[in-house]
Amino acid sequence: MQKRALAVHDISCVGRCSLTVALPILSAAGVDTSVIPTALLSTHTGDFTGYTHLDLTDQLLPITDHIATLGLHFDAFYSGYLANGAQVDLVLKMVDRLCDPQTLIFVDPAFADHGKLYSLMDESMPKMMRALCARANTIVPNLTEAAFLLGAPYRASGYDESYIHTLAEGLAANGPENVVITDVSFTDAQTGIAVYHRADGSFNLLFRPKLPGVFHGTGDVFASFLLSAVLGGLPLMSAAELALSCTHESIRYTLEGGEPLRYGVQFERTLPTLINALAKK
Ligand code: PXL
Repeated sequence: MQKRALAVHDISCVGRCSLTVALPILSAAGVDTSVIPTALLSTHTGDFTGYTHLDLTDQLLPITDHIATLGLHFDAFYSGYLANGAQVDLVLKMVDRLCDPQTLIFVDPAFADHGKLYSLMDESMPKMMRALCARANTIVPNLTEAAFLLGAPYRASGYDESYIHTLAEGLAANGPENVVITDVSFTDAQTGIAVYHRADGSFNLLFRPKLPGVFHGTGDVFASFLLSAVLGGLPLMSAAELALSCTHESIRYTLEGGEPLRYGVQFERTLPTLINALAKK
């Protein structure tokens, strides 16, 4: 049977992130991907000014309730950027109404980066998002979100493995079986991820050479590759390794092309890597 996912993120019309990233990556992996958009923006909020923002809160439950009448099974429920803290309660209702015990609940908290909340985020988001993370099987916070979710101090640099291990354990204690923290960097030369699996307490770090620049939407690119690889049947660590490679490769193509970084990264050229890896499995 073809795998089916439901992606719950905003649509940013320009600047690859959220649904314009999740849809093509999951589709490339052969996943039938339905969407429920949380907001409609003209661009992402990371490196643009003057963007429009339509909050779609009042559409979430009407869309959910109609989809629920269709009796579909979703293999994955994949949430990302939400328009405000209050949407978390609605997304929890969506999980209740659209998921079954076999659905993988995969949550990218997507509310902050580089030690700060995203521009439009309200202060309630970290606390609200904890409740959604508690329902998840797998969460994919970046380092900033991991710290905010735990109310722990954010450290931009000068931390070590034990700081990341403590964050991962703390997040897993709140509910999720798997915690994958992105944007982990112990030296200026490398950046990578930490993968924690609560059942056996395993904790692994994976790194790639750090490329120069601020890359918008790469959290969404990584999370979408990771979920695609998991739905494609790879075990979590192999999926994480593949997602990290695909993300690194997408950034490298973007730098080689000399493109303005605010439009996101060239994940399109990396889709064959994903497809080939899943075909070989
Ligand atoms: O990539 C995360 C993201 C998603 N959606 C919107 C954003 C951002 C990050 O800035 O602004 C609208």
